[in-house]
Amino acid sequence: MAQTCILIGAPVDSGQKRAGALMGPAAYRVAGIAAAIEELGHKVIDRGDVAIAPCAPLPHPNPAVHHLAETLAWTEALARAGEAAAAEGMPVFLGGDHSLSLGSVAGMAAHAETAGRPLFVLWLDAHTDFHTPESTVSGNLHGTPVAYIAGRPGFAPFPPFPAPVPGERIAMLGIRSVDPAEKSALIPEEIEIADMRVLDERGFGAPLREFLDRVRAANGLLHVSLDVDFLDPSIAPAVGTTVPGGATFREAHLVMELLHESGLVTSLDLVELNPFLDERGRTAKLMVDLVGSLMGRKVFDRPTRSF
Ligand code: 5AB
Ligand code: MN
Ligand code: MN
Ligand code: MN
Repeated sequence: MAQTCILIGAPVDSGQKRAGALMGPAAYRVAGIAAAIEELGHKVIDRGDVAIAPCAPLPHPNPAVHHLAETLAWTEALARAGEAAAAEGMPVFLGGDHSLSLGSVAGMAAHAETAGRPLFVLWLDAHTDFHTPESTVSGNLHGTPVAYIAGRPGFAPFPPFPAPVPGERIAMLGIRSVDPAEKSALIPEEIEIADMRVLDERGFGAPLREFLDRVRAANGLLHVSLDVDFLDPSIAPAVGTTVPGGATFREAHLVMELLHESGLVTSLDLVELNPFLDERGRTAKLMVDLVGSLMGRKVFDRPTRSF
């Protein structure tokens, strides 16, 4: 089915300390993201980059937290831009570090409430990003969006998350690095975590299909958040937080192909690309290639059931 993709540039780098993530939106455009989507028969509207005004510093009781005011401003600006875009098509957020998902998913949650449909979130990442600003040790707020989305307390001065997403509507794939405070907070949650140990045994297809079946049964909206570090660093070096043992080229494409076949994805984040760390654009190109699979590029048209 032809879609209208709305590209929203989110040059956010306040959620971590390494310079370069703000070049992400430009790198995706240079790598041909619009053409890659259009050649599959979809329409693309590029809204350009969202911007924030200069911010006065905001203190936080946790002294590790940094760039709180900027991250708060991005959250509000991206939630607004995202909610408006969701009314017109499929928002695709071009990051920017993962703190942008504090805003992108807030916008999708507000949109889902208006639409009267439940929002589901698929988190493709090496990390669980389940810190609160109170629990983070690094102070990097790119490690917090899932906790915000799930409605954990401890996010002041961020606005309360609109319609928090219950754990049973969140799935994580690719997990292989979790901090102690995240682990203990995740234990009572219903979040489905397919960590690499599980994926080594079961493969990516079965757990993902199970989650997609639940989204379909609930007539849900599905937001996909793709962190570059979901991928193995050998194929995707342009990221600040490399963790060995990530998804291979084919595993990542299979995930995207299954998502396409499901027809369920309604919004997407592409996060954590740091073009300054890339090798001749290969990570940006791989991410664009994965978006192609998500939007319907395939070798053969084949039925969903394999032969
Ligand atoms: B990413 C870590 N848990 O809190 C922390 O890349 C890493 O968006 C967070 O997944 C990684 O700093 C955040 C050690
Ligand atoms: Mn992340
Ligand atoms: Mn990560
Ligand atoms: Mn990262």
